[in-house]
Amino acid sequence: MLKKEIQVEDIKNAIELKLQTLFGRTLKNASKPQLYKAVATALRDDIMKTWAYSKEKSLEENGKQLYYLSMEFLMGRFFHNNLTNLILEEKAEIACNELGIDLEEIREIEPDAGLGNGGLGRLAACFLDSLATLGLSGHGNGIRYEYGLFKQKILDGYQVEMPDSWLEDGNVWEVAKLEEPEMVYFGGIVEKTMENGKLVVWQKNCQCVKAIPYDVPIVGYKSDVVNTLRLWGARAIKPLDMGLFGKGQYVDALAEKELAEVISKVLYPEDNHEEGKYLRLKQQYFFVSASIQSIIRKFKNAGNDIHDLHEKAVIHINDTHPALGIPELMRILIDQEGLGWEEAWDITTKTFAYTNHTTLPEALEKWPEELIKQLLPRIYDIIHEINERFCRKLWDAHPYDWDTIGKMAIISHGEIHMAKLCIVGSFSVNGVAKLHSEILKKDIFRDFYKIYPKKFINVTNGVTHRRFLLRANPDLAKSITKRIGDGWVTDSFQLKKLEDFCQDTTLQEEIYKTRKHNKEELAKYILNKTNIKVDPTSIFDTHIKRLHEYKRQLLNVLHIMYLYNKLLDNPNYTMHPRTFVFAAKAAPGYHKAKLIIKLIHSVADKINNDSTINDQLKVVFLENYRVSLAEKIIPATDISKQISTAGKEASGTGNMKFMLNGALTIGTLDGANIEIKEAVGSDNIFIFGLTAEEIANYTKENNYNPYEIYQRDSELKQVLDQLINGFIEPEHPDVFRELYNDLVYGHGGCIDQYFVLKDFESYCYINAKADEIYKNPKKWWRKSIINIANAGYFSSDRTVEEYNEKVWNLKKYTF
Ligand code: 26Q
Repeated sequence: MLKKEIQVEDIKNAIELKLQTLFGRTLKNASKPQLYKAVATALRDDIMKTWAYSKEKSLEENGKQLYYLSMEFLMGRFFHNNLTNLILEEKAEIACNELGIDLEEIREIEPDAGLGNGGLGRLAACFLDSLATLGLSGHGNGIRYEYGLFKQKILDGYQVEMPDSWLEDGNVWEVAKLEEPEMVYFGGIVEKTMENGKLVVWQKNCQCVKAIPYDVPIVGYKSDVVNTLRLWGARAIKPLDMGLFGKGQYVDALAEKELAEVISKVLYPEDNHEEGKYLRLKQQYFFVSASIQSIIRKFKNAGNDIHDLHEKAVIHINDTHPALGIPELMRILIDQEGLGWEEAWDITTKTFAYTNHTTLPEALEKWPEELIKQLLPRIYDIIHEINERFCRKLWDAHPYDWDTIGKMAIISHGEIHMAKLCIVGSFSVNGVAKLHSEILKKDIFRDFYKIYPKKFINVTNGVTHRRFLLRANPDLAKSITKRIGDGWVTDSFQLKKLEDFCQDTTLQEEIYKTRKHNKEELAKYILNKTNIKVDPTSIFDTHIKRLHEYKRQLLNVLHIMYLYNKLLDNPNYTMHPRTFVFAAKAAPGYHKAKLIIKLIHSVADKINNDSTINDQLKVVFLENYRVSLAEKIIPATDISKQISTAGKEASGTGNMKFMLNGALTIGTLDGANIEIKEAVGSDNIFIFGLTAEEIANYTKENNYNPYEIYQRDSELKQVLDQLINGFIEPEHPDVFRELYNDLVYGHGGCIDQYFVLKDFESYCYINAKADEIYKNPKKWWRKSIINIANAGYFSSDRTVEEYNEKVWNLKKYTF
């Protein structure tokens, strides 16, 4: 494809033209949102051309395509990323400057596409960036939620949720394909007849919902491949039921329309927690059915034979949420394509691959049999048959072993176990970090591993280093490129060359200055948002992620209280001043997580307003954590907190983003922290706490006694007592009693489930060690450079390459 190189003048002309044609305005009288839209749509026009060629080429080649099915795509903002990937950043900057437009200011107008809760959704977004950059045809399929993850406000220290109406002002990055809907059917009854020896299945009296695709172009870095993120929106089949309308049942007619369209209304805000809600099940089937129908339509339009599906398409399911894709493909192959069961099952199990993202029992999806039977009768039939056949196979291998068969059955105790359905129906099952994949094999899926040893693999997560380093931390990126060239941008392993410079004091100083500058910028943001003044020369110690007990924000807070007590008790106690930064959303129904947010605020209030400690400690909670906020905080962070209870965090990906930016990690031997430690060496990371094995032993033996620790460790006791003696909240001394009780006495047979007290001492020790090393800049910045140099492995480019080798087998496109 011949593409004319874009010049600054072209950009200027395009922006002015957009202002006129879209808004009837000129530069002089355009509003800021109009300027944002004009610049963004000018850029979009350029993307659309490449997208068109990319699709044409892909059709011609008829090569294998990956479809990544996910309930969540946490994309963040598109504008800046697209500019970077198209190498138009500098030219756009000049063009805007010359037109008198403040590019940085208008970038901030774009709302985040917050169509995800956390790690799983952000991972999907990172994969899309890497797929397009590597020239692989991999497309996302998900839901176009009208409301993304709720906006978080803090009122009096408490989280309040507000709707995230991110589409209110339109979305310049999507193209609605109104003429390419798919129909999705719910409810009704199934009738089966035999005609000429063939099974004919009818679904009668169903509710039909129209799925409209909204396509978003995914631009790779310096790549001619533009992939598609296809998000499905629900529409009522008829805009209004005119029958009802005519009879004067105006309200009923409108209500029915609403009922259909509510499906794509809002993202469920639970992360790592299963909520067996009817509407959630509807969402799952809605987007999965629409996706699979459109995959097959495209496949057949290209003249392919249905028997070759697995050669031309691989469908990856992001956790179990899209698991209904397996019976849905079976339904289409059998009921619509007329295949027999065996044939259909063979194709299906060669087409699906499944990634597990969590071992927490409360996050493993199970659906009541009755619910699926009612809402998706034909899908229920098929799952039932899959289960029957699977159990028969088990019986042949283990006759009379009811225990094993009962444990492994997909349907048991009136529930359908989605992970089991995924394992049986996929050709590949993987965990997201070494430890996690081992836990899958040895623990939660061990029975399945025994019968399918080859299915189970590991693919350690990664993050796009272009968004999170090149773009989020441009000055650091420049320092790196100055030393080792820019090859690292597309070949992350080249970062390794930076290790030669780890002792180089000029580089060390340069990185220090960049960090300081980033901290100054963050300090301004903090002051503006919270009215708290923080010192950019203090250590910025950051704990940003979803609020969950296993992520142990509480351990961090108890340690802050411990430091505060030290400063109060001993005027000679010295430490480098530290600013603790938190940001986290709690699921709206997760009471304890919300209470921990309140505790962070109460402790922050107490400490930040105590002038006797000379600003040695500051505690900040930034509200409404989201991708664009992470991009501001991470480059300004010295210490990255990754302190989950070992064995609980499948991988973590924030840990990788910090490492890329040269922060040092204080972390447990959990998830990908273990591999980060292997990559940088134990001298360059601060590891503390129990191992996953030790935790598993305590749990198994039931011999962990936090009360004894509470009695023995007087400093810890002081901190815990302060939770309930009015020290923090004199007016309401009882607000945190629940947290105290859970740690010290427990409830429902569970005391300190997450081993906060047990890890407290080693956590304090490791923090003191980090403090000491920070005082020696040569040591600190050497470690920082070693972290950056070894972060190449944690790029999602590597992850995607690995999936491609082990699972997808896609061909790389070169134009
Ligand atoms: C399930 C059923 C009903 C409602 C909600 C859910 C649900 C929603 C989101 C269950 C789980 C999630 C999210 C899980 C998640 O984000 N897991 C994270 O995945 C990351 C990417 O692999 C890992 O790095 C994290 O360790 C893991 O916690």
